[in-house]
Amino acid sequence: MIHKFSHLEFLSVVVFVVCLIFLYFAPLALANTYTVNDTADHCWAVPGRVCLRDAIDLANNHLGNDTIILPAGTYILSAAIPATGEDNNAQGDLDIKDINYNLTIIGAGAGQTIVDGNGLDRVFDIFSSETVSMSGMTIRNGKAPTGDMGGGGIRTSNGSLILDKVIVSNNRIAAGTDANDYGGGVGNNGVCTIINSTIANNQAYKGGGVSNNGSSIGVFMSTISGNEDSVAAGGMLSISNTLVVNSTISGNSSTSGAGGIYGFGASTIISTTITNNSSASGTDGYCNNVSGTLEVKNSIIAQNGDNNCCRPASITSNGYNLEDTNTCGFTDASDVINSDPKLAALQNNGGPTFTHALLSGSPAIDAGTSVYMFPNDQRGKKRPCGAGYDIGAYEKCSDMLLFIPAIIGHNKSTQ
Ligand SMILES: [Ca+2]
Ligand SMILES: [Ca+2]
Ligand SMILES: [Ca+2]
Ligand SMILES: [Ca+2]
Repeated sequence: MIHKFSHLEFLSVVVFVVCLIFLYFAPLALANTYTVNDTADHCWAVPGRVCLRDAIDLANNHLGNDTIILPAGTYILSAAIPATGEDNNAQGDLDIKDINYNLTIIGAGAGQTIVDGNGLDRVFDIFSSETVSMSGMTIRNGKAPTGDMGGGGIRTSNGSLILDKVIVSNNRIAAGTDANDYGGGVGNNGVCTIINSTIANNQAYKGGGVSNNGSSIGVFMSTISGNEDSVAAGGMLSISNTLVVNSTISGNSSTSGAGGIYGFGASTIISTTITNNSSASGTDGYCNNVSGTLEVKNSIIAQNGDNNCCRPASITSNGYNLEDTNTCGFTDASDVINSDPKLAALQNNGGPTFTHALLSGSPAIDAGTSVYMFPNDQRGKKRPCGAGYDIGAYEKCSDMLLFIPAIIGHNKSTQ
């Protein structure tokens, strides 16, 4: 006997299917996209125009995930703040305040989309407990007031911040000695991930480039360079879990702290180059606080003033590290100590960030490990090149590529 749907059963099936469709599309319906079409700070009174501050207002007021498209252009903050700072996105820094939902801001590229703090205030102030992602933009010329909990370019709350192909440069905290003047470029208080990005020429009392006072920080295929601080770390200060991979820490300086990185938590450094950092009266390269742990693998720590490392807590070498003196405690048989790495100047060698190329004859060439290594160097070039993996953030290929056609040409000409 063939069962036939009753009218009531048919209606139930329709309602069920409609509910399924609604549930499937509901998350999509909750996400809004706003495209900025005016470079002014705000354009509240102009119909049809969306400025960056307006787009953040829309995202803040929409209780759901949002995406802001920020086309090429220079967006200069101009809504001046009172001396005490402001947290409702009306003036000064751009306050991201939808605490329970994600926000994604997509620029046209770090050379095309520029958000400029104009020396008024920090640039972005993030209160979200969820994830804020920024890509393809430069964030520059922020200046957080002293005593306002840090973050000259970006300050975060307890959520996640992801920077991808972003340049954070020339941001600072106004001159002061407040204990919380942390993070000239980025002041992280949650989980921070920096990928393919540059943190350069920022300044703070504590942590010139980056300060991690949150639960973790990860730096991947990125360069932290030319940042300055007074008492903690020129490049990066981190109190908790820290992972630095395929990255360059170069040319940072501190008055009395560590020039490069000061670590207070559990830190791991892999395939990274730490060089040319300096401190007037502290450690020049990496300082591992007595409360910290540091494991280093396949990395160069060299030519940082007169002491590459300080280690109130011992540093663990996981092998294949290179130092030009012998202050880091690299005692694995595969480590290379008291050896000049022969680094070229920090410059554009391809990829989104500056790197230190290896000069011919560098002891880092082909001296690295292939065990649990990443398939690319900081620039995104495939590893290994030549006879093996190189130590540090840069894999040298060019000599070999020049030689092959020369050898082929030589063989042909002699046949
Ligand atoms: Ca929202
Ligand atoms: Ca604020
Ligand atoms: Ca503000
Ligand atoms: Ca190699």
